[in-house]
Amino acid sequence: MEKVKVIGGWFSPFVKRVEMALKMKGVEYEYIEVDVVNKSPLLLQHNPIHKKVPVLLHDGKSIVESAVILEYIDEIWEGPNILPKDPYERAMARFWANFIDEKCAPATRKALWSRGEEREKAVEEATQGLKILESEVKGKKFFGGDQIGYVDMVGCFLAYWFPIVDQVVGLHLFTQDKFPSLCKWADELCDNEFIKECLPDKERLVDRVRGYSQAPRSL
Ligand SMILES: N[C@@H](CCC(=O)N[C@@H](CS)C(=O)NCC(=O)O)C(=O)O
Repeated sequence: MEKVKVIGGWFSPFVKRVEMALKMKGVEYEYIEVDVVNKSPLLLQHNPIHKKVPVLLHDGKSIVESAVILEYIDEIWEGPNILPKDPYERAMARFWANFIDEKCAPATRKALWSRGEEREKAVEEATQGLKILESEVKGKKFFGGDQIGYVDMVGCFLAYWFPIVDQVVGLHLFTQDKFPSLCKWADELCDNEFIKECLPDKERLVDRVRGYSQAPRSL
């Protein structure tokens, strides 16, 4: 029988993307929790370049970088598609996932953790990015339509982690009145059975975020 393992950290949205994809495909896997600060030999062995979680181990081979892992999972295992089959739709899904990772996520993180003038600029940038996503998801259940897919998994940070941190640090950027369609999407996503199984416990996350408020760094 094939062996599938995920090396992760319980709080990491990047790790959860991978677990979401495996659950969606119905793949059994072993989860190995590691300390991402005091990096374990296992992590260093399997991700010597970035030294980050997640790592997917498939029959002893390691695959790293969550977006790359999602594509790998989609290609290896049968089951619901993560990426659309149509080449144009596929390209669009990659475009939006990249927009989330390269534009929205860095801006929202900066807005959450910076102060003063730097925060003002970051809030403006994050708001612009979220507005673009708001219009992209408007009128749809998920980014790709009625089924959860690649963009939703990549965007899970915005659906669950971001609103929690937003409340804890008192920024109140991600609200129903500002982003009704994104909030609806976030509720729909987090309410899904297999997604729910992957989300970290809210109280535990809040405690970790409170710790971060003293010594900010990314989640
Ligand atoms: N681009 C990577 C990002 C992964 C990442 O940032 N993981 C964090 C945990 S959320 C980590 O391992 N951080 C350890 C470090 O930065 O040293 C991916 O998509 O997999």
